[in-house]
Amino acid sequence: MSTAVSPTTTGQQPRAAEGVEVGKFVGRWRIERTIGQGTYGKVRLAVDPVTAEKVAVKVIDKSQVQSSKQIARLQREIRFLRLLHHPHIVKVYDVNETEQFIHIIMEYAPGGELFDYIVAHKRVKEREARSFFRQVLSAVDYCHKNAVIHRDLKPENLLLDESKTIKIIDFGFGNNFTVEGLLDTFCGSPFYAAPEMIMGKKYEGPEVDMWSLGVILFALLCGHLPFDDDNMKELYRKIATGTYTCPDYLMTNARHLIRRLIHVHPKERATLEEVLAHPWVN
Ligand code: 6Z5
Repeated sequence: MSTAVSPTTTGQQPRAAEGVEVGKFVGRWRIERTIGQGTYGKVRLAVDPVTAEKVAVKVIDKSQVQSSKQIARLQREIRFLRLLHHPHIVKVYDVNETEQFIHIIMEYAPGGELFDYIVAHKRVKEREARSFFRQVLSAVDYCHKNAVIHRDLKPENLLLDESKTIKIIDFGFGNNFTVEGLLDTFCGSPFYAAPEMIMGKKYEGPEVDMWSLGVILFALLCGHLPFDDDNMKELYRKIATGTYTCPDYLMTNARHLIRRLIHVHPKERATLEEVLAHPWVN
């Protein structure tokens, strides 16, 4: 098992289109179809032919990872993910390095993105939204207690397993994945980002995750985003001033919790302790 991430010295070589061919093995895992495309390469479904167990393999083409900054980020991601053990954080099973590729063998979440689940159901009923939200809260609480801030919480980074259990991915790395064949319209978007983040303030603490939690809760219950505008300048103005409208059907409790989370001043924004004790959550 190797965790070393080093740039390849053969960066000019042409690459295989799929990275790894279907049917090839990475350890005991047989590589199957591509499930997504990330910044550094593809995510492939893989199965153990003996047990029929499925995993997701993040294939990183080392020739695509050149700068020391990117290498540092990758090393950080692998280190963090191996450190964190939580039922609602996607697991890393193994890391395997060849001359050309790094294969990160990870837990496979067959239910796909929570974002697509919300869209398919128009919006999520209060009971289910509460269940999803509590799962996210417990994972974020665990991370914050381990001094890890996610920084990019959004329903595209929340996956569902076969029993609709939440699995959070991408802690602090901002990998923007797209499902094969689908355009990721939210790629690199500020929709979930706290005002202090989009304004490039120096200090970004756990408060940035609290803001995103508010946006996620709003999206779950309303089926649309609190901040949206075709005009980027307008969008930024709305975020910076915390200007959004709650639909009439939103219950007073939920409205209050969202207001405490989508609060412009980070110091006055609800903390995890406050949210965990909030009547809507309980
Ligand atoms: C899944 C199933 C549709 C989308 C994702 C990962 C290894 C790939 C994608 C990702 C995305 C992972 C585990 N399970 N995708 C994974 N399942 C899935 C149907 N991805 C890991 C954590 O990197 C990628 C696609 C959104 C987020 C993450 O569309």
